[in-house]
Amino acid sequence: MYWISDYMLTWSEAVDRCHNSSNNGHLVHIDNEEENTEVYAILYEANRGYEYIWIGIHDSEKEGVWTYEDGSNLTYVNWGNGEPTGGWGYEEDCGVIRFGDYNDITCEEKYRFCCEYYVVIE
Ligand SMILES: [Ca+2]
Ligand SMILES: [Ca+2]
Repeated sequence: MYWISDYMLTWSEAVDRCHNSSNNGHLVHIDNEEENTEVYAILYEANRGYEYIWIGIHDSEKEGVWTYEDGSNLTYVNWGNGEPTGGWGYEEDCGVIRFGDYNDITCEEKYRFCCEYYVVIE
């Protein structure tokens, strides 16, 4: 399941916030097109489809090599037109989703974020 914050944090604060929760979450990993559609639908429903929302991808370890926030390899990515730009004289190392497309932006900016949790149904 997904959870969208109603407050804004930097990307690394968002990583910690998702991870520190009791049910072992993480900043959302969008693994395929189907999940991308699902996450965008949820953001759209929440009236956040048009906003930058942090997702769990970054290239802060090595410029141009995008991974999930835990260092694992991406299985899917949906960059918007002309993205990732990398930055002009500054670093754009953290990923956001907007209108279902991704952009790389400066990690120190503050945006809302989407956590993903795995729920065990008994
Ligand atoms: Ca970058
Ligand atoms: Ca960018």
